[in-house]
Formats: sequence, structure tokens, C-alpha cells
Amino acid sequence: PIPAPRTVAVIPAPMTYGQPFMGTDKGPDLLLDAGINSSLTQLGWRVSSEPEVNPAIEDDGRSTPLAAKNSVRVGLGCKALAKVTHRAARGGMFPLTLGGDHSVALGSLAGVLRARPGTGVIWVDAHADLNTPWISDSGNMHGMPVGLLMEGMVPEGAGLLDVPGLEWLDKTWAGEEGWPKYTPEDPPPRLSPQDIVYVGLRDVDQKERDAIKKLGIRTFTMYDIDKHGVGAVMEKAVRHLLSKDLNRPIHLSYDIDAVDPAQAPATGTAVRGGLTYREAHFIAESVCASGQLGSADIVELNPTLSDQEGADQTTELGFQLVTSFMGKSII
Ligand code: NNH
Ligand code: MN
Ligand code: MN
Ligand code: MN
Repeated sequence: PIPAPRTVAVIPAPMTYGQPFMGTDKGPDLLLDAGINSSLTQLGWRVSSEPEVNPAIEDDGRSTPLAAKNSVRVGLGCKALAKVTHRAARGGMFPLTLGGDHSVALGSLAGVLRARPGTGVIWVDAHADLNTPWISDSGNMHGMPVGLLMEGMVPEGAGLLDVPGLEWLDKTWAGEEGWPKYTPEDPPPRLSPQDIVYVGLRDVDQKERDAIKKLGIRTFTMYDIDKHGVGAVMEKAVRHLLSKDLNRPIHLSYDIDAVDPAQAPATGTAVRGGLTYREAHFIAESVCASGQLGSADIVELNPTLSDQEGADQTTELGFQLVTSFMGKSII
């Protein structure tokens, strides 16, 4: 681990085109206005406050028959974000992405994986986000960040070059400022099935379930949390990633919809039967306690989808989850 004080790059990524509702773009400002930077400073971090990654990328009019809505806006927005997290991670910083809908993880994780190819991922979510434009039922790209980076998910004979906006993830990409072309030593960022664990799943599409089984991805669903308790689940989840290499960095992607709608009503795809307030925090605390957390996302806060009380409550929860995984301890 990098000696203290470590530096966190706080990156606002107000993306909302990865899902059907406006309002997810409000997330970063809500978390920043709640004082996330000063809380991080109090926790002993040096804070590098990054400029907002512009969500207002023009749609250039290219369309695709594939199921990938707003692929240009999402794809180019994620490319811009990938450059920022890549530079931060290369510089030894902790890239903390404030979403935005979960499509931003395609960018944040691509940048982190390129800088730190051995990274293991903990995906805390009601959903698996393992869709691709070839299998998605909804076409919403917030359901695809894992699928688009996962080896074995793009069908034989197809490629990411076929999706307008995602050319930068294709092996034939020509390179540009901040994101050079790929070489055998510096291949396109990809995840292997054993490099990710899911925690909190309870709403998984049929084709995602087929893929999870076929690829052998490790999952800890709400059933597992009910059966074994969140303590045992997190012990197994962290061990699964670190058994390959005790020193590998961990990326935590935290979708607020993993938490029960009673605690987190202000989100686009709330699903009943989620994490309790303490389970949600325990997950954040135990990833922090692994000592290997090197980057993270907090996503899917949408204040326009509930009343003011629910929006405030969900913002406060997201804020507290960030302080928990960034090192706040109870004593
Ligand atoms: N699986 C669904 C889809 O791909 C829902 C995804 N929604 C999310 N993901 N909120 O976290 O459309
Ligand atoms: Mn703003
Ligand atoms: Mn998600
Ligand atoms: Mn989700």
C-alpha cells in the first residue's frame, strides 16, 4: 500500500444517458455539496478535486441496430472518464468516481484496469450489469459495464467496433491524446470471470444468469446474505479475489440500488428485498479492512425519483457509504 497521506482523485461523472430517466446527473453535486471532500480530508486523505467529466457530449447521429441506447453519449463520456481514472491510477492516486448512472463504471474501470491490470472487482448491486448490446432486453447501457469489459461476452465474429462510441475499447483502436493505441504489452482493458465477485444480486436477467453459469463468475446473492450472514459472505468474497494475489488492488463499484428501497428510495431501478442499512455499511467497511481497496464508484443516486425526504435520505446514505469504504471507523 501507498504510505499515508494517500491522495484520492474525486471525479464527478454526472452521466444520465445509460438509463431512461433524467436526474442521475445530479448525483455528483449532491455528494459534493454534502461535503464529501472535507470528510475525506478528515479521514486523512489528500484530496485532488477533479473537474466534472462532461456528460453533455453531443450525439453525433450514428445509430446501431444493436440494443445500445445513447451509445455515442455513453461511450464517449466513458472514454473521457477512462482517461481521467487512468491518469489518476498511474499517478498512484485512488480514483473515486461519483456517478452518474452505472454506465460510468465502464469508463472508470477501463481506466483503472489499464493502469493496474491485476485489479479485482467487487460489484455491489441488485443487478449483474453483465448485459451487452447483443443480449440486452432493455438496451440501457447502465446494465452493461461488466459485460462490455468481460472476456467471453462479445459474440464470436462481432466486436466493440460495431457499437458507435465504444471503438476505443476495440483492439483495432488507433489511439489519441490520453488513450494511446493498444500493443501486445498494453492490450485493451478486460476482466476475466475470476476477477470479479458480485454482492447483493436479486434481479438478474435470464441471459445474464446463463453467462454467470457458463463463465463461472462468483456470486453472493441476497439469498447467500440471508443464509450465511453478511460477515461470512464478505470474508469469502474478499478471499476469492485475494487468493490469486494477496497484493492485488481491489476496485469497488457500489450501486446504491443494492440497498433496500426503504433506505435508498431515490434510484432508478429499486428492487425490494435489498441490503439493510448495516449490511450496506458492513460491505463498505470490510472492503476497506481488506487493505487493498485502490479505486471505487458510487452510482445511481437519482433525487428526482422520490420525495425530498427520500432524496435526502439516499444522498446521506451514499455519502456515509463512501466515508465507510474510505476509512471511517466507528471507534
Ligand atoms: N438488467 C437490467 C438491464 O440491463 C437492469 C439494469 N439496471 C440497473 N443495473 N440498475 O444496476 O436493463
Ligand atoms: Mn454540476
Ligand atoms: Mn448497477
Ligand atoms: Mn442496480
